[in-house]
Amino acid sequence: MHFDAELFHREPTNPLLTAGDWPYPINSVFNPGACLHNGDTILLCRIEDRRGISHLTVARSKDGRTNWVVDAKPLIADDPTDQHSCWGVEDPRITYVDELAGYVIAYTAYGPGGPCVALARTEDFESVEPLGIVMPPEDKNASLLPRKVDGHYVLFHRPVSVLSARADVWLSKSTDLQAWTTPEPVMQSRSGPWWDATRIGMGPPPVETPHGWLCVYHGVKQMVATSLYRVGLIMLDLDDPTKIIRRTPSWVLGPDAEYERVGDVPNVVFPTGLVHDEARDELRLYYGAADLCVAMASARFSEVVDYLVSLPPENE
Ligand code: BMA
Repeated sequence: MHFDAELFHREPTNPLLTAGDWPYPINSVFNPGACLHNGDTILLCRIEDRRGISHLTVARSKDGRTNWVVDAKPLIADDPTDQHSCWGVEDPRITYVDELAGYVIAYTAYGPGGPCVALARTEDFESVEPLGIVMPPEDKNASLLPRKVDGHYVLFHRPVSVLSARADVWLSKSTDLQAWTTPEPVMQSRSGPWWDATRIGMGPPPVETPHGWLCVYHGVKQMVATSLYRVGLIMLDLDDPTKIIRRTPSWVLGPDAEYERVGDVPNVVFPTGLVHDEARDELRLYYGAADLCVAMASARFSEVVDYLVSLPPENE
């Protein structure tokens, strides 16, 4: 039996990436999408420049831990001529899709209309093919499943209702990544004093296990002086990903280290990248810390799955 608080271990060399590692002047580097590509770990990092506008730049490492090499130019830049992304592009999640023989990047495009969901496709992380805006504002925290379910691609996203002020996780389906079905609710924030009562959002793309889709999400608790951003886990039904079958009662990672407690936005652990290293039975979770730097925590994949399966079933 493993307790949730013991599952993830911070990398001793955290933070992995800070503004000082960048080949050009920036304010901060955080909230990276992650994947394996030709054996390298790719982090597509959100860079906030010194105007306050974000773009996405690649950092690569052989082992996913050390010796990061940062590209000289953004892979996806803000576009001053585009109403959707003139205020920047943020918080990418990367999914390898076998059927497309490439990676789909889901990210937030930000403009005067509010944040909305954009997709792009790449094979090599050197050039990208934009797939356009797929969810209108206000919507963000989008993450695509790595394969179709029942003939459809599945995109998780987080619309915000102005009327109810709810910010929950929904999913939409598509056969071509362009036309999307009516959103269906997946997961709601809890209520009252719970750690994930104020807002939630899907983190990195879910990982398929024999028991269900393993998902990492962020939960927010609004305090008087700060918002606490923490990380929880859910498992979704493999054939019906609107159905939650397990949900961790507690967070599995929350702001504790100095670099998570102190920054541009204090008390933030914001998970956006997940690499499953099957050979090592390891999950490496890459996250933004305090909207200032990139950090990583790792867990045994089999322990995480065993722990989730040991929880009481949801929705039965
Ligand atoms: C969320 C997103 C993230 C950010 C987090 C904490 O709403 O905008 O980009 O890291 O807030 O500020």
